[in-house]
Amino acid sequence: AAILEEIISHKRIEIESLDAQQIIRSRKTVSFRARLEDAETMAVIGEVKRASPSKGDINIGIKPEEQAAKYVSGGVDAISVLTDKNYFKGSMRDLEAVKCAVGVPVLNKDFIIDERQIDRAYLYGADVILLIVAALDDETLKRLYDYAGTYGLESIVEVHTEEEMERALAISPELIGVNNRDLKTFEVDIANTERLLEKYGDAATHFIAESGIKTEADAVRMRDAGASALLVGETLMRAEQPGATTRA
Ligand code: IGP
Repeated sequence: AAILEEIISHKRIEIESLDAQQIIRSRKTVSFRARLEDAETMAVIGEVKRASPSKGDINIGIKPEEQAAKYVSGGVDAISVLTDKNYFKGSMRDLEAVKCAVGVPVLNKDFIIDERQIDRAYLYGADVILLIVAALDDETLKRLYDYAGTYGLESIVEVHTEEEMERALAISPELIGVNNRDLKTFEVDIANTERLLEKYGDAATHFIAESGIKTEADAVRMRDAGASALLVGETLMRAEQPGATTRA
C-alpha cells in the first residue's frame, strides 16, 4: 500500500488508547496568521524533523528545544515539530519541550484524523495543527477544522493536487499548505506550488509552500509563485548553523 495509507492505518491503532478528555481551555494560543499578516517579507517555518520515511535518519542527535532555539535566533517566524513516532522519530514531548523554549507559534506536525489528537495538541502546547486533505474525507476535514477552532488553534490545510485544493477551498481555510512532496510516492518537485498557485493563487487565503526547499533560489521561486510562507525541514536539520541559514 502507499505510504500515506500505511501511516494512517498505523495512526488509527496508535490513537485507540487515547481517552476523550475534558480540557480546561485556559491557554491562549499564539497566532501564526497574525504573524504572516504583519510580516513584510516571506515568513519561514523551521521544522524539527529527526527522521522521515523517505530520508531515514536526518539528524537524530539534536535536542528539539535547542534546535528550535537556533531557528528562532536565525529569525524564523514559527516552529513545526514532527510528533509522529513510528515514521518520524518524534513525540508529543518534543512539542512540549519546544513550546517551553520559544515564543513563536508552534505547529504540531502529525497525521491528525481524530478529535482526541487535537485535544492532545492543545494540551502539549500547539498553536497550529496540520490537517492533510489526502488523509481525510470532506466531512471529517470540516469537523476537525472547526473543532481545532474551538481551542483557538489555527489549522494549516495541506494539499498536493488540484483535486485536494478544491476540497480544501470548499471549507475556506485561513491557511493552506501546498506540499511539494507527494505523500504517496515521496516524489518532490517545487514546481508543484508554482502550478497550483498559478491556478488558485487568487483565493482569499495564505499559502505556505512546503517541502523540498533547499536554496535561496528555491525560496524566491516560491515567493514569486505567491506563497507567503515556507516550511523547511531537512535543509535546516542538516545545516551546521541553522541560524545563519534562516537569516539568509
Ligand atoms: C518539510 P522538507 O523537505 O523541507 O524536509 O519538508 C515539510 O514540508 C515536510 O516534513 C512535510 C510533512 C508533511 C511531514 C510536509 N507535510 C506531512 C509529514 C506529514
